[in-house]
Amino acid sequence: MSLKIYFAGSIRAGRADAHIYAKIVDILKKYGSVLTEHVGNPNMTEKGDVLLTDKEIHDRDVDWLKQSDVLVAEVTQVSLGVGYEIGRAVAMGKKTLCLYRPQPDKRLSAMVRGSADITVVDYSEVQVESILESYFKTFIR
Ligand code: 6IA
Repeated sequence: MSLKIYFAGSIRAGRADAHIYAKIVDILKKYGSVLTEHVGNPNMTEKGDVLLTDKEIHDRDVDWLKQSDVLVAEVTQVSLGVGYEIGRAVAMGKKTLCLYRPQPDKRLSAMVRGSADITVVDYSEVQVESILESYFKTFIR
């Protein structure tokens, strides 16, 4: 059975990194099915889906998170929603990988960097493929 991967990236907190999310989602598809493919869709704006209520979005996403085997989050663009998903994933005992591109004047939250339950990898865009390859190599038995 294929691995279920929940990908998290900023939506309402800003879509500046959407092209990187798209690249990550593409690579993740090699390792399993990505339940949240839309997060990487560059055509999706901060406005998100006007057809769903916030409750519908929240409940559906938490449901997907429950079904998933692993959460992969791109955490460079700080997002309340992504932070919430990470916390819920850790509480559910899910494998959690956070990808962070170091920035000159910013530091990743200690609540993410400092968690023993979260794998944090600092990376640059060119490394993303090899980082995911080594992560999923250790993950898949
Ligand atoms: O606080 P943010 O909006 O930046 O939170 C982003 C995170 O929350 C993402 O990782 C998503 O999993 C989740 N999220 C927030 N808004 C949506 C949403 N809007 N749809 C799905 N997940 C969301 C509608 C988008 C539409 C294309 C289906």
